Amino acid sequence: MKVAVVGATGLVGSKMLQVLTERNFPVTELIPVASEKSVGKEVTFKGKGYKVVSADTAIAMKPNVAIFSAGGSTSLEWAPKFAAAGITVIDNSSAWRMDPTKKLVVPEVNGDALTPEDKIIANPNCSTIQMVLVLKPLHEQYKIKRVVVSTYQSVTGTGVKAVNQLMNERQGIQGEMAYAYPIDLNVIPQIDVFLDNGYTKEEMKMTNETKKIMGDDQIQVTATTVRIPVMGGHSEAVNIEFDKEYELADIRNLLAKTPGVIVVDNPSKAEYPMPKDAHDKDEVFVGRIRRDETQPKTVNMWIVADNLRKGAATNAVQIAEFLMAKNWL
Ligand code: 11C
Repeated sequence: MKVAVVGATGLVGSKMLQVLTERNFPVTELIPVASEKSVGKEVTFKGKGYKVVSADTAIAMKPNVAIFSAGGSTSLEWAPKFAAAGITVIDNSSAWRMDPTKKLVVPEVNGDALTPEDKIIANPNCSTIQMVLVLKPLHEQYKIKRVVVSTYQSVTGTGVKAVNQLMNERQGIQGEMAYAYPIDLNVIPQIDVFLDNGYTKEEMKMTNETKKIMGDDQIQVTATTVRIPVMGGHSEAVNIEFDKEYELADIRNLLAKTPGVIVVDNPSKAEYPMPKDAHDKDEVFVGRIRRDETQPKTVNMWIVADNLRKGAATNAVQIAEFLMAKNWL
């Protein structure tokens, strides 16, 4: 497979290269693509140096698949040009996610929605991916009515600039600010811009993307998304109301056998998922599973995943693996 990685020099782009290597994706030729100012620079993949090229050059090189992680405007401009050249695009930006003509895919949840005709496939937002992986088997079994989620999101979700802000603040260095406020020793209850309804774009992504991926507009999702001074992954406190009654043990068993999900839930030994443990793992970790004692048919849980892995790079590569297995690339 000839694989183009658009945005190869960014935080997610570098993670894509790592995940392609680790998962042994059969890359015969890597085509790293980045903005004009990075063209000619070299990225290392499997011990070999590859020169960064422009998007135009990449199209002419006819990759089988292009994985985009270069922001919404790059995707809006370039994904259709790659697709028109017959190249399948897996896009990690939010540009195409809610377009009714494009699929929004977490392979374990709705991979079966894909067809050979899908040439631009959207990769969901990181905080949505880790949540729907857990919601899907529960919805099938108990039918979810409503989800109330609060997130605790890693600075890596913002990118290199935010990681630098946190590290600089720790060392007392004045540097460029990714956020309007200090992030070290602080919590910022704003991720992305505010919308007219008082929610942030990140919060509405969780609402809207969940409905689309789960294929059920009736699921109500209300979110509060928060940035915290953490690196390893995003955490989520999730309250889920079902239509049907449940047994706690059944929920644990169901999640324990869900592919891609690992249950870490042992209060007597103070064992629960944490971002420092989820870091650099492909799985989604779930724990603190307990009955909501204030309301029937409702459960609380805590979901943690590395937002750069399952939340971005791993999910995108899994989509490519899915397409490859079908011989659609
Ligand atoms: C964050 N979830 O943690 C965001 C980053 O729509 O893909 C990913 C934004 C997106 O800041």
